[in-house]
Amino acid sequence: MAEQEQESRYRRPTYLPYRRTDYEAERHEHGYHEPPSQRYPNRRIYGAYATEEPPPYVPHPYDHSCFKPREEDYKPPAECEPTDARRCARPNQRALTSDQQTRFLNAFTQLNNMSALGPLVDIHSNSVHQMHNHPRFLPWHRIYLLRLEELLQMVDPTVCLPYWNSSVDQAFPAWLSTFTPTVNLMTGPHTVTRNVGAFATLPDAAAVAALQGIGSFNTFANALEGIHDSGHVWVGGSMMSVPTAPCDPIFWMHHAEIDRIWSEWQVANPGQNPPLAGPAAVMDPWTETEPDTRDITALGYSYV
Ligand SMILES: [Cu+2]
Repeated sequence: MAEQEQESRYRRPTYLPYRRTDYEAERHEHGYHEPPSQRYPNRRIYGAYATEEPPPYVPHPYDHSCFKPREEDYKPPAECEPTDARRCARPNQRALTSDQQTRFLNAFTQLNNMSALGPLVDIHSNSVHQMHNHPRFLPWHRIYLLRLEELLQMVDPTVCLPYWNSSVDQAFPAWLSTFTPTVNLMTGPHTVTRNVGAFATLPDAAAVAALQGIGSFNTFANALEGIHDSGHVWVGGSMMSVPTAPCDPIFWMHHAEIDRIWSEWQVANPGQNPPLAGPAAVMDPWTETEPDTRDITALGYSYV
């Protein structure tokens, strides 16, 4: 019996048409190696940043974080905004004005045009980061979303990541439906496709509400990841495949919704955190640790 179960667990991904994971059974050794830099491919130009182990980033002390004019050139007020002043109230995509929609699409397009999006998408295709079917799922994607939001704000500081409340608004957002960018991935250019509703139904509000009654993190997160998976398949096309899903802007709004649901659950279940320790608690390829991901206010954003 136990052997049969082991066998079925081993073969499951190839023949079960639906998702059934067990976080405890799927733990594997976590080994992380810095991938060769996608952002700095030319060693002559970028020096050590192009190597597998770029030099560590050393933050400036606070009083050295801004350039300052000479005393005789100083004209008050000359202020340099501290970088941790970033605050985002993430909006419901349904509530965006047409100006906000345009700004989001412009910022997303510009990031793509300056080759900043492709490398971020490629991070998602490297399963060494163990960001799916694992207690890292929620904290890892929380940091991943922040990185896109930070990039968007470099182009347009008024843009915050919208969320798509798909259990209530069970239709593909109309303002995104003709936006199908082509993103340069390490495997080559990928043009976003969709096949809405063809292969799954979208979990409804009752299914999402039921999550809030779950008391343990792993059970909650596993159930939420299942609901998230169905959303990916419901959109279809690029969203069905892990390496291409983040090319579609709906990926980020779908994940913002998942992150929002987790943030609400966190408020109702204080102290229930992902059971992660050692290297598994580091949200590689970034340096944030699991405790850093617990408080969205400390991370500089909220949901409205
Ligand atoms: Cu993912």
